[in-house]
Amino acid sequence: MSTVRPIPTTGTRFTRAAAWVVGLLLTFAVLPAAVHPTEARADNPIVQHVYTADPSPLVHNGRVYLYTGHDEDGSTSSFVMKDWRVWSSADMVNWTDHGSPLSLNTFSWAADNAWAGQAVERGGKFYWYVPVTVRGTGQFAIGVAVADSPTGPFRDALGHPLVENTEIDPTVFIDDDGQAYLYWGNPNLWYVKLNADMTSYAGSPTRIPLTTAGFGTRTDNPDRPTLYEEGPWVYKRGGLYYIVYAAKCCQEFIAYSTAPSPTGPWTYRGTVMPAQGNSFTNHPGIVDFKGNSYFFYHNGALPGGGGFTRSVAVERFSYNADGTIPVINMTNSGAPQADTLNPYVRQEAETLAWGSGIETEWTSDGGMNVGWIDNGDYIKVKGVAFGPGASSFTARVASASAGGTVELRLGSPSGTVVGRCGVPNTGGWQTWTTVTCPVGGAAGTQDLYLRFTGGSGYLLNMNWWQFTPGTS
Ligand code: FUB
Repeated sequence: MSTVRPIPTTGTRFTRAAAWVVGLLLTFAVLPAAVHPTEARADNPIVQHVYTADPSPLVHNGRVYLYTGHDEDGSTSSFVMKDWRVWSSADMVNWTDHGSPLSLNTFSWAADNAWAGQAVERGGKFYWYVPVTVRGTGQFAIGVAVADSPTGPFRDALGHPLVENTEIDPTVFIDDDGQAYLYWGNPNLWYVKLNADMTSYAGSPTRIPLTTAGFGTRTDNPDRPTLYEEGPWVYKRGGLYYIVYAAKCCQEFIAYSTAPSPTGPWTYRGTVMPAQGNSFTNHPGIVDFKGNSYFFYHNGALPGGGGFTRSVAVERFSYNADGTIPVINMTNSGAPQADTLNPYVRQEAETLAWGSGIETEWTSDGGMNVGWIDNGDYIKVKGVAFGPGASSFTARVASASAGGTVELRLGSPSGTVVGRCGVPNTGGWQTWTTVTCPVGGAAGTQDLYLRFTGGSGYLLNMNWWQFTPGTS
């Protein structure tokens, strides 16, 4: 299933290919700004147990849902992308893994290349627009999947592509008057007005003029005189329309343009994020959430990361008073926590700020569980509001081995132990039981570490956990 991104056929073959070689060299030449999952590290990139790419955030009912692509492990020379992933958070720091409710298999007509998409909500339904290559032709087209919940399951809304013109990276914007627009493209930039059903459109796709006034001047590629490359993200703020996009190639940076209407005319406004981060691509997504603005992007910062093994990260930012976007740099710390986490309601084990050594999977117990846990692995849950104190800890666990111990530590993986819960062999990795143990000394707002200890091999799986308030 390994593919390389096709080189556009419209007279750009040499320069685009050359740019890709530069991108590949960059992937291998730049020393990885490796994120080592130790206690000294903060919480960017936001997912550590799989590689993620091409972020698309959506705010819904007090949570931000993050739709991403998924780079398969170990790919070093081409994109290997077969499915998309969903994550969500109430605080921008602790992210819940909702698995993969959309894959190439969802579209019977799709062959390969689960590339950059965007999900939007309308009328209680969730529409996820994605580019894939089409079975038979091998050309890119844009499909649309629909679901009744932000986490899916998603189904093919049409049974065929929505738009098919060999170009990629759909983004959808719904204006205040209810008119929805689909934008996409590389090497061109297109838009079409979507009908209210969100799965059909009126008229024909329109090519947006890529002028240097609108999209900046590129000097190193005669076939692409403007900076626009791919990955558009369109939104409106204070009456001004913004299009943020990957610019130049390769290494891409993030640039933006603004316009007085959703169809232009666009004016180039400059850099949002410089070329950084050990990946020759980047991809923007912007939302407001709980009173702040957030910029999502991707880089190659995790161990093993690079141009084909990317990871989504987030930064908080503030618009300048005139509505311009400041230059945003990649950080290892990421966005500040927007809210505390309540330990006295059930929390999914796959809700975490940082995971070391763990993986996730679908569980017969409902939802997802954390698994593949070895001795010394841990989960960090940031900003846990214990208040006056907790008296006990309960977890839903399973084990087909000798089991292990869940150590509850504060502040770091080697921090103060406030409880220890033994997990027995339950008879299988999906044979679930509930264990409870006393807790002492957990008060105030703390970073909680669930650290797993035991013998060799996998120790246990965990589906969810919950503390009980009080003093033990
Ligand atoms: O992830 C595959 C492609 O790389 C996306 O479609 C582009 O936006 C770039 O990030």
